[in-house]
Amino acid sequence: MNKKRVLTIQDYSCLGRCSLTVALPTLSAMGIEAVGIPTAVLSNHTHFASYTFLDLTDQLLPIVEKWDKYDHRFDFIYTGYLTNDQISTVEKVIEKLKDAGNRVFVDPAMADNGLLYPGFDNSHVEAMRDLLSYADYVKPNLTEACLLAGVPYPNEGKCDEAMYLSLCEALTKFGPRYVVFSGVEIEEGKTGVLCYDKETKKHSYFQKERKPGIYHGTGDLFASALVGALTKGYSLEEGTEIAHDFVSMSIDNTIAYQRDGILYGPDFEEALNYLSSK
Ligand code: PXL
Repeated sequence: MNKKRVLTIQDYSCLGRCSLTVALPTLSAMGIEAVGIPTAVLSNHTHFASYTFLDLTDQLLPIVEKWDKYDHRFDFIYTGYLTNDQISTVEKVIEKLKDAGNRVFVDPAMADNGLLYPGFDNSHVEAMRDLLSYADYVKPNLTEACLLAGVPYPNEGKCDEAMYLSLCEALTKFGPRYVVFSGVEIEEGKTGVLCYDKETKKHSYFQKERKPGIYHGTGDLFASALVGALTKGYSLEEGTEIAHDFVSMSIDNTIAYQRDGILYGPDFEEALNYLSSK
């Protein structure tokens, strides 16, 4: 049996769980060998009042070139938060490592609640659109999907199933076969996941009770668990349900610990047991 391996390419933010500090433990808990390439080192993520940022773009290609003589087979290549001048280099990394046996998962990780993340502008959206041409899967939230599709963000983020589906179709035109929306709120008080497959034109959707509060980094947590589940052979529908439940348990813990879910991210550690059992 082949050991499953995932390569994830995103920043290392020391404080405020997100990106690599979420992806690596999540994938490891699922029994997957997780290889991370840090694109930058930050003191903390960019929703804190200020942060340091050491750009590692010039290291990305030299890192993978060193692997030429070694095992550099990955079941999934998974990208998260990137700055726009990093995206073309990440595309070169994907070109180098992409083969018939692996799949590429892109989490745009660039915007939420109708707004681009601090420091990003429209050139970032264009670069991310280009990265989609390398993707098999894209996992946007509503804001990211609207920006990528070039349509206005709906009033108060209210969006019905038909609009979600038209966004899915628009995004698949840029490349990916599958679109996965997390945090979909079609019914009041509920939150769920909507998936779309360009080849079969089929979609699936589920919703569960919405937990109170705002949590930063849940997108990263969801994406990491979903990549893990897909790597282990779960279907997209099963994988999204596992990832959703994992995030939901992490939010329960954040509420129980009375932590600041915006700055420090969801308390996912105890919920890793659930993932390990999958
Ligand atoms: O996934 C969110 C994220 C990841 N990494 C950094 C961020 C953010 C969100 O703001 O600032 C550095």
